[in-house]
Amino acid sequence: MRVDIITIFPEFFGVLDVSLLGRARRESLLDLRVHDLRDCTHDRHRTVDDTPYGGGAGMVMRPEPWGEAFDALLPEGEQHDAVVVFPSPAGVRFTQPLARELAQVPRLVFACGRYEGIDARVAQHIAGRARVLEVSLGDYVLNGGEVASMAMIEAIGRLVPGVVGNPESLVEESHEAGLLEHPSYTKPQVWRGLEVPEVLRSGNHGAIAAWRREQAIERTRRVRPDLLPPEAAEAR
Ligand code: 6GU
Repeated sequence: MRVDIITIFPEFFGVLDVSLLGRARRESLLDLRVHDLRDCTHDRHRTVDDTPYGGGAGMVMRPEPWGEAFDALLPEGEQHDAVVVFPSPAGVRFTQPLARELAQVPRLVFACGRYEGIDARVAQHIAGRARVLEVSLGDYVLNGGEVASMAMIEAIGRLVPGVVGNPESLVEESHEAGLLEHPSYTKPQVWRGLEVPEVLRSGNHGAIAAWRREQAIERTRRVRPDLLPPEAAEAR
């Protein structure tokens, strides 16, 4: 999978060399390329923003540098098999199903806006060349799309075949079954007076599976009842 990131803060993305994604990059499972939007400016101050039409607080990113950046990545005149993601608190919610869907796409472009956003014509314009998605991590505000992009790239990247060594570890986690994950334990059997639940040491795989499912449902009901179908969430 190829992932392009357009940003005015390329240094944010240094962390993509670390850990699982770093290894995936070195093994060419993920081709991650970071582009400095300011390289697409032509004035002495490398200006990327301006005041909003209609007034109001803050600055808006001007369309011209974005146009040039996209021309280089997704040339005009063809339809690209790519998804362009605009991280934005005004976007659709990023979820595990969306991560799974985006892990199937051969090419992703993350357009990291800052300030009060990017001139709305940019997304409209690029929609003629690729699929465009405005995506939000949740109901809170970050200063820009960089941290949000990194979260999405990690969630998507780990679903690309080969990135996570043991694919079975992808199946049993929170959100994959629409439930939160059951609690996990390792040795020692007793730690500071706290004992590992007996059933997990029983060797009875049926009983263990049933216990884990019960725990997952109970935890989901307690902290995320919104994930359960209405009839299962009754005991809020
Ligand atoms: Cl994707 N971007 C920004 N700037 N803030 C956010 C977000 C994204 N998701 C939640 N808050």
